[in-house]
Amino acid sequence: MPLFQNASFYISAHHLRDLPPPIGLEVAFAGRSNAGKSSALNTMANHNRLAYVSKQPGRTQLINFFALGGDRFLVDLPGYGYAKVPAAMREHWQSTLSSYLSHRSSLYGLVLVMDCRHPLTPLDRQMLDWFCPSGKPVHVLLTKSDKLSRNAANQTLLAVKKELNETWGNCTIQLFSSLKKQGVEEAEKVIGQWLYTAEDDIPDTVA
Ligand SMILES: Nc1nc2c(ncn2[C@@H]2O[C@H](COP(=O)(O)OP(=O)(O)OP(=O)(O)O)[C@@H](O)[C@H]2O)c(=O)[nH]1
Ligand SMILES: [Mg+2]
Repeated sequence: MPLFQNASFYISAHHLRDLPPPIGLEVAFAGRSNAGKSSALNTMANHNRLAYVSKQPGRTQLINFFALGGDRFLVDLPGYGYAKVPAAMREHWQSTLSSYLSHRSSLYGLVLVMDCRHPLTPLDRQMLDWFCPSGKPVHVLLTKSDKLSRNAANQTLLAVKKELNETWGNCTIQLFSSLKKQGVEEAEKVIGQWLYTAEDDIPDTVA
């Protein structure tokens, strides 16, 4: 049974003060607006409408928590880099996000979602610059891999992997497609290890 099959909506936070207490462990999905974060989350949870997906960028405007049971959570973050967001809102989000990412004690690691056709944008790099000094792991999903030929997707994978290793370290990376449901097991394995291996309560699904 997929590890995240029983994910259910838990809470939305607009301000840091609305966040649930940092109990247990969580993994956050970050990335550029429209990169496919909410879709990746839905695909992993095998649930079409858990997180809100839209063709219009900037749709996820709250920090949305999904409970996996046993005080484990997946967190869908608002995307960055959407030019049409009003400046005041962008500033609110920048400070909320950077504070969440740098100070949240229950945040185990970050899934950084990038459209495989536009990897490592300046804001993705800024995100890595901010987060990696924390020493926490980052797993990059190069998503929408169905939009590239297998060859082109693999070339992108190798090039981005090389740059991650050279510049930031402590990052893993894979191809992913929500449309074709490709890469789901690989991503589950990484996130499952993050959330469960340190503890005794390893579910049967994590070997
Ligand atoms: N072809 C293809 N389209 C995808 C894939 N993943 C997401 N999309 C499409 O990309 C668009 C944006 O997807 P979302 O999952 O809402 O993106 P997001 O990163 O959550 O966006 P924000 O919430 O605005 O930050 C939607 O039209 C999705 O259907 C994929 O793997 N393949
Ligand atoms: Mg979203």
